[in-house]
Amino acid sequence: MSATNDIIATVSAKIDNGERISDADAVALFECDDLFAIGRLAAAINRKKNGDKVLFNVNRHINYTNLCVNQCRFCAFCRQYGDEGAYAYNLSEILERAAQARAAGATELHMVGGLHPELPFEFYLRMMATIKANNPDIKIKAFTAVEIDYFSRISGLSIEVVISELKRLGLDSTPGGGAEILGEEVRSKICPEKISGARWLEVTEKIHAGGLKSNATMLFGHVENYADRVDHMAKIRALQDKTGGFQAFIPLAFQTENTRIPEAKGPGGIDCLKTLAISRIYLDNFKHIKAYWVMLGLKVAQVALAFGVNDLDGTVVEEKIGHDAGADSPQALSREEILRQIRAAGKIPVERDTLYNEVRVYSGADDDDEDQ
Ligand code: V47
Repeated sequence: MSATNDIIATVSAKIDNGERISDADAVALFECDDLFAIGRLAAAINRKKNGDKVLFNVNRHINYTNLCVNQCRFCAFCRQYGDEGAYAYNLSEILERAAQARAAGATELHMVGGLHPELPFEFYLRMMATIKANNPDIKIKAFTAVEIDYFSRISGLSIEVVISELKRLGLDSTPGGGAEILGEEVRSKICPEKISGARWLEVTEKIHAGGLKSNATMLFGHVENYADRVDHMAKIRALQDKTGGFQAFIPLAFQTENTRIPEAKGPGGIDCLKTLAISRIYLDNFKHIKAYWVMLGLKVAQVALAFGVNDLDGTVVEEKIGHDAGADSPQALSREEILRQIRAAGKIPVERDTLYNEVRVYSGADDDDEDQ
């Protein structure tokens, strides 16, 4: 038996027995060339968990500032004072975007930004309270574990108090950014000023303990190797065993333009599909694997629906982090376009909210969409 057949048979038997695959199995899957075999395993697991349903949401990103005290090398979005293109939205600019989102039927605001050198924690509290007061029906998914840690440092408040204050004023969940690759060796090369991987996990555990769900991302296709990716997923899987607080795992395909990792070329399509499929197989305690079309490109994201993915993210509307780094995906997708992509993959589109409650199941191709 070839090494390829070997690992597929080993993993297949473990899945059939309800056994978790090991880190060595996951590395061997990355090294295996049989993309279709890996995809079939992932698709079968996904079908058992989620049937033919593919989730999406109607959301809007608001990146309130690109000023950042960290200057991560993979990031083309961050600026310092005086840099061309540096900005920070004021409260009314943020509210204007939230109102546009509400008018477009959004159920979620996705809000993240740089670690601003001067804004006090009170600004973010006011931001939560004002958005919520004006848009009580929209859920706010905001602030990565990196930002929560920063708020604690600039305010002198504990992580627990930062989380409970934000939650009290309107925060509904947190996104999965800032995880990058959790291993320190890679982190020291791509984001030396950022909090450690251990700290990201610690803050995330507190977010879950504080009663908020979050996501977990993995930035791949730069300087990391397969063992680094598996080590990253192992840490996420272990934390999920402990808290159950993660909703979705989101592999983020590295975009190279305007970044400062010259040796990084970004992942190809096969690597993207393999990474999504392996995350579905390895993360047996995750219900949702998300193909973030902004970074993957819409075509790869759609194909990923046959490789174990059950979530296509949302309408997005205004995206800066990926596009500043050269992402060639559109800025926004309409609800109709998302429905079309999911249906063309032979799946059933389901609009969800931030907390993964179903808002609407689009069961038939002739479903009445004209009111959307
Ligand atoms: O943490 C930065 C990544 C993240 C680049 O939780 C880059 O639902 C690719 O976390 N190429 C922010 N990626 C985005 C994020 C996210 C996106 C969509 C949904 C959710 C969710 C979370 O973007 C950062 C970083 O890992 N990033 N620069 C780049 N050049």
